[in-house]
Amino acid sequence: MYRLHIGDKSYSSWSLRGWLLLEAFGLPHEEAFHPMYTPEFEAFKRQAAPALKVPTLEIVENGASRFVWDSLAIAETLAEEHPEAGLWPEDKAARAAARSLAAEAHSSFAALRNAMTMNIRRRYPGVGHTEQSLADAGRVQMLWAWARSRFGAEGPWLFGARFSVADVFYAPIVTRFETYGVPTIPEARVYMDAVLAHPAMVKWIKGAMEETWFHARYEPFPEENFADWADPRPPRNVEAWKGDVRARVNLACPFSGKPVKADSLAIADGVVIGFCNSGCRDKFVADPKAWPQAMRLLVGHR
Ligand SMILES: N[C@@H](CCC(=O)N[C@@H](CS)C(=O)NCC(=O)O)C(=O)O
Repeated sequence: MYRLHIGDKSYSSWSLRGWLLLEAFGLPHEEAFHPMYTPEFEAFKRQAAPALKVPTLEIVENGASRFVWDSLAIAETLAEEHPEAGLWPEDKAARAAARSLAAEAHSSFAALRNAMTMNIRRRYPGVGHTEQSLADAGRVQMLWAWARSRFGAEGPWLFGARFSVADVFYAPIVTRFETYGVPTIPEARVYMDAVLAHPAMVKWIKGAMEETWFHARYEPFPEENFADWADPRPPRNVEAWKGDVRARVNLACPFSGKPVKADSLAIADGVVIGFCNSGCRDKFVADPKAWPQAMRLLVGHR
């Protein structure tokens, strides 16, 4: 039995990687959630010692637990245990390239990581765009385009028809590009949309949207919206909207958790909210106060 120890879904990019390594490959698991920087997180560290960080995979067998920490070690352990799950591409050349891409995501892009910390619930276009972070973002997009052009012809993923560990390692970078409005080449945008619509990503994003607490250290602006979060004030102007889907503040429909459709957008006090169909959108437009899940998306954007 697998129990995956993770941190906050909004902020913990390494946890997202660990979780996708199980969820996206159909490997059943339990989730053990430890909010970061709390006594509960300290208790997790004592339990999983010498592991210090999330994700940590606990493998429970014959009543005993063993712990595997660090996302790359988790990837290799699961790939070895479940060859049938296809974590790495089958083709040798593709596999070598996929390993290189995943390892580079694991070891590099510090400027991007530091300037644009993962924050799934927010949109801060333009924030964190330093020379070094944009150079990292450029390298990432070059790697995606290279892998897709060389190995990706048969499907939407970096290595074609099957989602692989390489996609897992770039998934949190995709959410950062969304949050911070990083300029993208068209190939990268298409790839990002595929990642954001992957059912496992939709599920994680929904979990992040439902979190109701904030860690100031991951929020680049003082959080005057904390109170708003619990009880956002109703918007004054709401209507259906026909603009560019990329203006939306959310990736998943606040009602269903399904991906947002380009023709199902609403604008509320200037904030574009997406829904999975026009029925969901119209419910919100008719009476925003009645839909707190959708109202929460306004927080921090007005
Ligand atoms: N190299 C590790 C990085 C893990 C990591 O930095 N996890 C962060 C959360 S995203 C953490 O546990 N932070 C808590 C702490 O440092 O106390 C991996 O690949 O899993």
